[in-house]
Amino acid sequence: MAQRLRQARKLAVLTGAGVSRESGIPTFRDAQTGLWASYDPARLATPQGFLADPPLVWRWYDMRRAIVLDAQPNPGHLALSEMEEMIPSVVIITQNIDGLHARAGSRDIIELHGNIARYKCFENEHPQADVQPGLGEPPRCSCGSLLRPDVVWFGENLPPAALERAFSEIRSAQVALVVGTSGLVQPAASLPFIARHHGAYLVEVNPEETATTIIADCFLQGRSGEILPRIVEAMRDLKV
Ligand code: BV8
Repeated sequence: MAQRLRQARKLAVLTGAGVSRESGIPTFRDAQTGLWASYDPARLATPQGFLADPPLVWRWYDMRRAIVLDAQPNPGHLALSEMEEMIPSVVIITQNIDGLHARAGSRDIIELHGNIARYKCFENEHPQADVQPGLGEPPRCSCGSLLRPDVVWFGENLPPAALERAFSEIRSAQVALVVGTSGLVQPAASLPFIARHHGAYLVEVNPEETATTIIADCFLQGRSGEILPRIVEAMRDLKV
């Protein structure tokens, strides 16, 4: 498998919340803790959830943003960045909204679900740069619409350019590496199948089997923070 990676011209990496778990960011399916235990993330992360109670959803993202801004890239993020030294083209297609791949040094990142550190207005998607933290409820855009996090909620389309590029990159990759995703959320979950359909060698890294495991050429069971650095080591040991 290390040989395949080392000889690939293009590696496409699909990451999910599991990659950031070892940076202390709970995955979407981790039980909500404390104050948020009684809220269903799949309900809060929707336009309807936001309109039903803007201050509640605003505070939920404020809490999650504080965790993200406090988090550091872990050895899994760093290993993906190091692969760029040995493979001509590495594109990170992430479902995560935490920005940790960029902070780890990866240079070609497609954020399928947006980024929690960015804001836009609900009605017109006007970007909004600096928003005061700890407001307790969403401020308004100059157009009068409520501000919201610049993330993709359930029931919302993914940014068309990002999705189109993700499809194109995954179709032309020789190796697809799927890390830390349960493979339940569409359309991101279709990417590994598209990779396989176009002849990519499919590697999955996850402590548990997922919907993708059945089509993986190589399933490495374990934590990404432990396995990805070992893959990089194995690649470095290869004489190519
Ligand atoms: C869309 C941003 C077209 C927000 C997220 C009914 C009505 C409306 C829509 C639908 C519907 N039925 C289906 C849909 C489509 C829906 C969907 O797929 N629903 C699923 C749940 C059935 N998708 C959408 O709505 C998408 N848009 O389809 O538009 C459309 C338009 C209108 C109507 C219909 C369709 C938008 C999806 C994007 C949602 N936004 N995030 C926010 O974060 O607040 S998704 C969110 O959940 C996360 O971003 C993440 O992507 C996802 C969770 O997935 P994972 O990343 O895989 O995380 P998960 O917790 O599931 O798994 C973690 C994995 O890590 C596990 O496998 C675990 O074993 C592993 N792990 C744990 N520790 C480690 C590890 N791995 C490695 N190392 C470790 N240490």
